[in-house]
Amino acid sequence: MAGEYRFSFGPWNIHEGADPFGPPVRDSIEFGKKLKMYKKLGFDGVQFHDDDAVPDMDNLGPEQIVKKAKEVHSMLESEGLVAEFVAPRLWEDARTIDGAYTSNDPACRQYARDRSRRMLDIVDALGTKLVVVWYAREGTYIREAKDSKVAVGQIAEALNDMLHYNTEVKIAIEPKPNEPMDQTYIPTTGHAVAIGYLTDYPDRVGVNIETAHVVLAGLDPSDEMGFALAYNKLFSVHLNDQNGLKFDEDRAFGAVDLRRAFNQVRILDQHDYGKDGQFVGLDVKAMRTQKQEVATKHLANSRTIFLRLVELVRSLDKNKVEKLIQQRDYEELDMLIINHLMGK
Ligand code: 3MF
Ligand code: MG
Repeated sequence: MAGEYRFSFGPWNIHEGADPFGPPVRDSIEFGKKLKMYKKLGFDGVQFHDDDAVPDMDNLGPEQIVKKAKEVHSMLESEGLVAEFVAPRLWEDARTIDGAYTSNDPACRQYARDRSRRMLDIVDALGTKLVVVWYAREGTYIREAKDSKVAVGQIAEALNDMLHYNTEVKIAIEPKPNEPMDQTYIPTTGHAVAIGYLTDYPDRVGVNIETAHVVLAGLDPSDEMGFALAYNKLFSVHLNDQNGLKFDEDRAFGAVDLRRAFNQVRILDQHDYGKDGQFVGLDVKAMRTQKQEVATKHLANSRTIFLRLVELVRSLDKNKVEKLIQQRDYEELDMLIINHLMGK
């Protein structure tokens, strides 16, 4: 419903704290226990990778995969939760070392297509109609390794394959400009929206905009959201925060730049984001320093910050804003916003 928000996160957002330079610092929590935390933290939706739902799926047959996914669906129902989306995890298997859909090895590309079909079976079994695709390794470390025109064609073909295989789903592309690659083929919202038009079903291809990814591309998250909204293609969001051009930090929403967070909430709230059932999705990580017992605060805090910002968006004096825009007094408008964020 317009003006009311439902929140989601993925089980990977409660994690052990390993990073490229050090091992886990917290114990693993089993999936069933994580599910029990959702409602307590104020969340109704679960985001999935295909193998979050069906671990070890590459070693199972299609029927076994569906059976396992249906068991997970029952677990969700008994917790009063729903699946928001399923994303194919196409970056850990040895066959995805050189990318998945854009691998230079045809056998590896075929693996990616087959895995995506199994993922679509899981989508059905979990009772959702949304797929998210993050193109983790669809890019290069060096430009000479692949042909970008060919690669974009391969990505479009793979989208088509999914859209034809399961005609009920919509696909939200999650653009990210780098990491793990030096450069990816779908780095921004514009690229994601555009590639939809290379498929047979452009209306069914949209975006999942992640704050940190947009910042890494040197762009503004609220403007990217506005762009997607103008095309009616904002199928989901991955809210978090990011302190400049570093590794993908996945900080709590609003924790780095409150005003940037305010503007994301503002564009969403002003255009009734969520009225067609879209979730406010988070993709946040607890800091590595966080101890076991308090390693879900980043989730509850992000949700609280979002809801407080909704209040601030709605209590902003719109007449004053309008007047200052008419007067072209943007210095005063700047001050009005700062004062509002500081509670003055
Ligand atoms: C990477 C991401 C991913 C995607 C997830 C769902 C692990 O930077 O943001 O999170 O969001 O794979 O597509
Ligand atoms: Mg994400």
